[in-house]
Amino acid sequence: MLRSSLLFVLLTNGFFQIFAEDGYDLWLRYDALPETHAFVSDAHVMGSVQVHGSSDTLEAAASELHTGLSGLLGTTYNHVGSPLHAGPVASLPAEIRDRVESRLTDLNDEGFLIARLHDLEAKPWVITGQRDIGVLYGAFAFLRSLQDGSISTHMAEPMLDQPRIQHRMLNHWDNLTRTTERVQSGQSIWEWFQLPDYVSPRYRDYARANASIGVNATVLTNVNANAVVLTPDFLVKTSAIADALRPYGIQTYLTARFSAPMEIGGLDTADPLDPGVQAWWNAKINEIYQHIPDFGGFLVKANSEGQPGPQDYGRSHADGANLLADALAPHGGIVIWRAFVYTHENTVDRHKQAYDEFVPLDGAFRKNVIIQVKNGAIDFMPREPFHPMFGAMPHTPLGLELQITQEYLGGAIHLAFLAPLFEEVLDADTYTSGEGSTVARIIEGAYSDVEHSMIAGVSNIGTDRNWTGHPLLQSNWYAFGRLAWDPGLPSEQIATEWIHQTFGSDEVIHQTLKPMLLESREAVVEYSMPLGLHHIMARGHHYGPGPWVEGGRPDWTSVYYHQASSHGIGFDRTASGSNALEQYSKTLQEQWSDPQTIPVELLLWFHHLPWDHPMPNGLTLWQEMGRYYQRGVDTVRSWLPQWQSLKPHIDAQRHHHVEVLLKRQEREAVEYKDACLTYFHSFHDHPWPKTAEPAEHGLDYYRSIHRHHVPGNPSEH
Ligand code: GCW
Repeated sequence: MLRSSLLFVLLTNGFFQIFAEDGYDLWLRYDALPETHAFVSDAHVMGSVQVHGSSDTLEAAASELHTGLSGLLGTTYNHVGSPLHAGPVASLPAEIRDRVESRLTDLNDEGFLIARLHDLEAKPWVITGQRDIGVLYGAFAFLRSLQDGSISTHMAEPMLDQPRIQHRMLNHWDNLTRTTERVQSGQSIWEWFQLPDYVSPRYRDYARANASIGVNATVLTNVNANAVVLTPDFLVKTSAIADALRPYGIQTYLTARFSAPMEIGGLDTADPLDPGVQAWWNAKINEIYQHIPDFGGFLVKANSEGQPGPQDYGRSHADGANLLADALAPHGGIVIWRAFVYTHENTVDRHKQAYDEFVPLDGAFRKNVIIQVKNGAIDFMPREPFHPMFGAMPHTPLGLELQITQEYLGGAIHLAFLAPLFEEVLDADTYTSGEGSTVARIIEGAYSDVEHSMIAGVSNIGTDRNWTGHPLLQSNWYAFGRLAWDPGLPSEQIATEWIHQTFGSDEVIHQTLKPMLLESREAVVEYSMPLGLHHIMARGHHYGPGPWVEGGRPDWTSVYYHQASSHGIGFDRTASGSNALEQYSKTLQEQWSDPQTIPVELLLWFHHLPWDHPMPNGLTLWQEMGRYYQRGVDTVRSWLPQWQSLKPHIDAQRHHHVEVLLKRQEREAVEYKDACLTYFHSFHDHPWPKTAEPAEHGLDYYRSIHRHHVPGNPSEH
């Protein structure tokens, strides 16, 4: 029987006010709601919080509710109003439990219910779920709803919600040295050398922020893995982090380097079929669970970009994944095996390689293996068609990998609100199980009997005081979590929620900032890689233009992807070219094989076309390219005066920071446009497009720009 107790919450929220304007508090600021807000103007609406049950997770919920309500409601949050009862349903007082229990039967373990019980004299509020973690999620949802106005004091029907995806996971591409693979907002937040003695309070704030949006899993280390993290010293350190995250419902995972048995185990092979290797992993995994009883499992990058893997021994990806899966299974752990594999030794279009490699293995993986597939087949470009593996492996759980950090979208400098990108891939119709078989439905497992569902995001979090470098890019962490919880949420709603919690309810801010956010990703596409162009960024750090990049591995150059010549531009992936198109459903093949019917956004992804190819609007392709590049620049240019108009409405510190970033973005958007257009112009004799402003400099100038020490550049570590 569950022990039930009553916690009276007596915490203060002083700490979070000291640094109120530097962005540290993310969307958990809890600034006072306006006096006209129904919860503020009527002192009888909200009384004190009473928590039923006892656990670290319930304490976290109590603390958050107290901090949140004190901040939002000020002195209206008192003891005279309706009490707020929070706790798992089994611990609630009988008169409350009896009124809500039947509504919970269809909720999963992480779901919650929020209600006001008008028929009881005190008109109490209740936040409950089957489990403590549901209560915590409900607490965050309640605080969010107070701010965005989606809850009313008269609410007649309970609010119910639950995650549609099981594993909602951040992937930190963080090294043990605290450098990061692609993050531009400081160092890794994991202070390995300080651990396990000093556990930074930042881990708890990280956990709070994640729990507030439903993230329930985190991989602490880079997929380009270091076996040292599996040594005893580091397992003790990992365990200290896991302890800090656990109350917030977050499970800890690590990346496993496939050659670890050799590097830290002293074996002379890592062959997955070798009994000695199997024994080593079994023992290692038992050891991990002694330190971290609820360890989540491993994320593995194998036989990709120089990482070791089963193919080094002539074995398949399934042999490799199953080796780890078998050792993790007795503990309930899972393996997340990445499908991001390609090699320049294979001359087949890189777009096709992951599909070719993995689809024949459908059904060969253990049940506790998830194959993690990037949203597109190349690599987190500003726009890609969805990855053709989605829908092609019905017997295998496919997890979606998104990139929150903006490796190819202007790093932590350019504003690109990514909810529309995430939404685009989730809503993409694969037609693999008839109309409506979207990527989101496939990940959820709607067309298969798989046991796991997952959405992962490569984190943009670093040690910068505001966590994400650009103050507005906190929204991408937020959007990721919300969409992993509910892949059906519209970007517009996510933007609205985030602005309410980050900048308050001032209408002027909403009317100005929301359109900026919503159009920003498209603007980046247009000034950098419009019309299906891709992979035309600078070498190494990937920041800024580099359409001229050639030499070395072809699949790491720009010329491999844009194929510009005197004849035209674009990658022919139709039947006359690489035929990557054949990896998609017949319906899409028909639509996309014809330059007249393919969505213009994907045109040059699949087609190589002459510079004077006529576009539907009567312009030539070259003029249309000019128009797109210019439109991207114009959109960014329109933001500065809009943002400046918000000066009286936003605190000086955040306002100034964003203002200088927008100025820089405009300058660099012009550079991207001019670098690409002057470069592409060098292939043909058509005049500079009238649709675009002339370039400020000649091609040599753009080619000579060399950015030193761009953060998040693994080749400089
Ligand atoms: O293209 C690449 C990035 C690498 C990254 C890789 C991957 C972790 O440039 O930095 O390595 O994607 O996803 O594995």
